[in-house]
Amino acid sequence: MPPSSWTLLGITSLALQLKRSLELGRWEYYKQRLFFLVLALLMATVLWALILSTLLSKASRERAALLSNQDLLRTNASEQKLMLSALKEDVGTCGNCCSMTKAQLQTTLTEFKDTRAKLMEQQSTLKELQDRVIQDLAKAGRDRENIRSELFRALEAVKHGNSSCELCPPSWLLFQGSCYYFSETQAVWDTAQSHCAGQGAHLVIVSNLDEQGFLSQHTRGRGYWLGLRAIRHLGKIQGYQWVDGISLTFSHWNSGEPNDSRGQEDCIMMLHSGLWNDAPCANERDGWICEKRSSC
Ligand code: MMA
Ligand code: CA
Repeated sequence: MPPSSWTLLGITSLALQLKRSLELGRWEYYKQRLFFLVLALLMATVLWALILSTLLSKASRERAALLSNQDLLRTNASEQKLMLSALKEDVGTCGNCCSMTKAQLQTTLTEFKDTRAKLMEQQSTLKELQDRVIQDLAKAGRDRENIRSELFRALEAVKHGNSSCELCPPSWLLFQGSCYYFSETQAVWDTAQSHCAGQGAHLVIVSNLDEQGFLSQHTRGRGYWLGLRAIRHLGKIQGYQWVDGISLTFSHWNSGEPNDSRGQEDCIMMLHSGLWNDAPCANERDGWICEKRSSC
């Protein structure tokens, strides 16, 4: 029961006792009872004061604790705020740094691409140069051979008053310092080339219209392999090359040739008319013409 109820009860009981004492008219009894009642009232008041002070002190303690918690929370909040702004700054710095690195990488990549393109250009120029040097060297070699044999022949002619030595082996034909052999049998291109090599010769190289004219006079209605082949890369013909490595300059194609029929015609032959046709290297229908420099 709360202290206020106790007080109310005390006062009510006091009033009742007073009333009873007056009614009875007994003063002594009244005095004694009054004393006890005053005492009870006093005790109730003290008790009330004690309870109140306890409650008050408890409330003030809780208030102080709450206030200190509030301070703590405020401090924490400001610390968190500081940390957040530092983090934001870090994120900003990182973003800037990333975009700078990206731009640098982009520049490096572009430079790399440029350099690569330049290098590839230089490489192809070098390749062209190398091809040209190879061609020129082969041509120079051929010219040197021609000059040497011409010189030799001239010397011999001077020595003997006239040339008496056998210029070409039997059954070979002489034309402008070279000996030519027209085969009687037929073979595939590789075998034909081996036959010539076995005689110290090679499949014929037709250098000009004079030579072409000479050869076409001796076909006797047959076809012959020439020393000319296609250069094929990834299935596509890039050009034609003589067996001494020189690219084709002079040519005497039949009309519509070379047609690389069925994509298999890598070897060149002379038709009986003297005109040229590209044909499969594995054809066994054709004979061959060997050529070598005259030996004297
Ligand atoms: C045709 C013609 C040539 C080809 C041969 C292959 C007879 O000539 O197409 O170009 O090389 O056929 O046998
Ligand atoms: Ca052909």
